[in-house]
Amino acid sequence: MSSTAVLPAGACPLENYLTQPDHTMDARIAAAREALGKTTLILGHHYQRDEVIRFAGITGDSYKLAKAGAESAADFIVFCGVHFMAESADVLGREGQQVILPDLNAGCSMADMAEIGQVEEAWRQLVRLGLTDDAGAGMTPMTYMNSTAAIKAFCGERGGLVCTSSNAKGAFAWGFARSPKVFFLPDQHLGRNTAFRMGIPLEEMAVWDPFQILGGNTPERLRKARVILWKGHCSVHQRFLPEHVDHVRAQYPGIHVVVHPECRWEVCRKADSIGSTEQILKTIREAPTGTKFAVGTEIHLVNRAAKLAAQQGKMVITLDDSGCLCTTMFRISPKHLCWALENLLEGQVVHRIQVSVEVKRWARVALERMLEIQA
Ligand code: CIZ
Ligand code: SF4
Repeated sequence: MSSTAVLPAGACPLENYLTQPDHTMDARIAAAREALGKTTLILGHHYQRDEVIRFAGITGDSYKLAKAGAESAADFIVFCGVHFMAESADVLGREGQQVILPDLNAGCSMADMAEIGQVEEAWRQLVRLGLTDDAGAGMTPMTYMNSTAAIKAFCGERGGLVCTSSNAKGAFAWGFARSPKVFFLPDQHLGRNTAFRMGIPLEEMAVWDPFQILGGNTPERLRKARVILWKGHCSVHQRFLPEHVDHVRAQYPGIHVVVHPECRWEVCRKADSIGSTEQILKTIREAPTGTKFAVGTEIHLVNRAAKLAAQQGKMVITLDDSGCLCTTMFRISPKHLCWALENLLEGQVVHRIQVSVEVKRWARVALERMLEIQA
């Protein structure tokens, strides 16, 4: 993704900002935000760094932020998160609202693991095998929020939906109420952890590797499977291992291990609780004074939660002390934020994320189905 390709003529060049130290941006960001007033809403994802999230009007997970953007009266949504989140905000956004991603290189390695052409090819193979028809009568396609808008639209058009880590269980129940099988994209771990918690044994799940014929499965395996999991993962969460759980338990007897469902099945099996970012923060907030937590998710969230928890007499540490960082989230720097805001002040919209009308139509259907289901 080029950072200059979509710049309107007359935009202040980003290069002028990139040579400045981060901290020199603070006063300028605050002044630009003040001057833009209600026209502009800055959204900050939980995994953002402190220097950026402190300027967010609303913080949250991708679902909460996309909804907050759509419900706001602001004309410009400056999304401090990653590409798929800004796309979802554009899909759900009001007519006339414009969504800005301060650095176009802020992608998501998991979302990149499912490319629409590969997904369409997989589906053709499943249809040829007689496991579903094209409308999804035999199998409901379902995608995690962490996927491109094209994949969300693919699911919407075939009777399926989007889910988040907070409502994946409800989404699976919805899928199984309409068809005997579920095709889950792109995170194998969230899919496996959720299906397992619903009582589906591992033998009734198959993994679809997009680089192999029939995803690397025999037709019998696919016929038997109730859940087909796309072979994608989050490189940040996959770094947490079962031995990290053993290690913190030995070091801090009685510690509560809470992990994100993007972690491996073996890690989730050993944890005391599993939850989305919003759920992890709630678990810590509501725990009695003195509780100790080891948290398996992105390090910026963990560090902020630790500071807050310390004020309430609780302890929060990361599950793996090498600290799992989402490097793409980290790309949004105070310089990029300042650049986007100061351009807005000049009447220039830089790095707008705009989903095409055709993709938007079905992606919106899939997202709206998600909004109707229970967590
Ligand atoms: O959906 C999100 O915001 C992500 C990436 C994780 C979560 O659990 O909130
Ligand atoms: Fe993507 Fe993982 Fe980063 Fe979340 S933490 S945005 S899934 S790479």
